[in-house]
Amino acid sequence: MTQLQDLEITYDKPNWCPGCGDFGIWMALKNAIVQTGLNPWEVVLVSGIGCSSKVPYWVKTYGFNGLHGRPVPVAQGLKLANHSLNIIAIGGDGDQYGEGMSHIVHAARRNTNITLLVHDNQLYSLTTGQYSPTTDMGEKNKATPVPTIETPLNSLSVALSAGATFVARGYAGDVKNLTELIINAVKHKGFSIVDIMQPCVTFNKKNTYAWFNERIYRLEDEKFDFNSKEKAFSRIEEWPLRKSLKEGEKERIPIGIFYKEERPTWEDGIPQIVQAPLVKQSLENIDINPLLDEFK
Ligand SMILES: Cc1ncc(C[n+]2csc(CCOP(=O)(O)OP(=O)(O)O)c2C)c(N)n1
Ligand code: SF4
Repeated sequence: MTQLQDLEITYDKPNWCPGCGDFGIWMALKNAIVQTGLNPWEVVLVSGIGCSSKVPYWVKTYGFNGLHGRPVPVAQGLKLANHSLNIIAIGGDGDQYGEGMSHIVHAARRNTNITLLVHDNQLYSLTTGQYSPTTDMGEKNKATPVPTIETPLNSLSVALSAGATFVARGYAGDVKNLTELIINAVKHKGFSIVDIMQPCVTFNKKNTYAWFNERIYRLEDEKFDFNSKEKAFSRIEEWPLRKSLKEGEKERIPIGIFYKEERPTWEDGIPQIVQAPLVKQSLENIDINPLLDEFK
């Protein structure tokens, strides 16, 4: 049985800024691996580039730190090569909702059996805080001195429209709830996405823990029915905000599972891997000559 210490690496420590929301997500992820009963060698963490994408350095499972925006295609390739592994893709909102958004759409429609965790700090933080697809309208900072005029992207709405079969939001400041969400996402058979509100204490001076604590509510406290796509869309539309608030009004930010559905996965439809993962199949007795003959 895996214990938390089995996932600790001994030669390095996370270098995130003290108080960064990435610590809460890192903790929840490790808790979830332990509580799901997975062995470290049954898990692969695949990330892009960014503060968030350093997670695989500091969890002792298999890991792959790739290119900005590209964890999802790498995760899909890994799943194809060895679908007995649990593949968790990790990236920031810039990585996933900026450069990588189209990959989410296609993984969602295919229903590839992978989990995607997005550390959504509403900025490109590693590169000092440029605005990202989820930055609140009107925000400015040192790297973005002019207030952004762009409407934030509702990425969960896009993922749901594209066919994602598990859609959820968590909060780095609520590790217990986030652990539960990650467990559910990993156990789900199909494409699961968890958008995680992650305070960046260094560059995001607006969306702080205190700010989120005043606005976040849990869907499960309202006994929300996550089997209805219509209800899911309506709750997902509550945040990010795309309208002006009336005086004294505050945003309401739902966390929890918005939608869950069982549907055959991409891997289920690939006859070559039904019997056994590709990596476990013998290379003997494979004759590629008939294939090459086609090009003569
Ligand atoms: C293809 C490519 N484009 C841009 C960059 C530069 N870059 C590296 S990290 C980063 C920002 C990361 O922001 P985000 O993905 O939101 O993660 P965070 O640092 O906020 O966790 C950028 C723009 C890069 N490394 N590769
Ligand atoms: S810059 Fe922001 S996201 Fe990056 S480690 Fe520091 S607090 Fe975390």
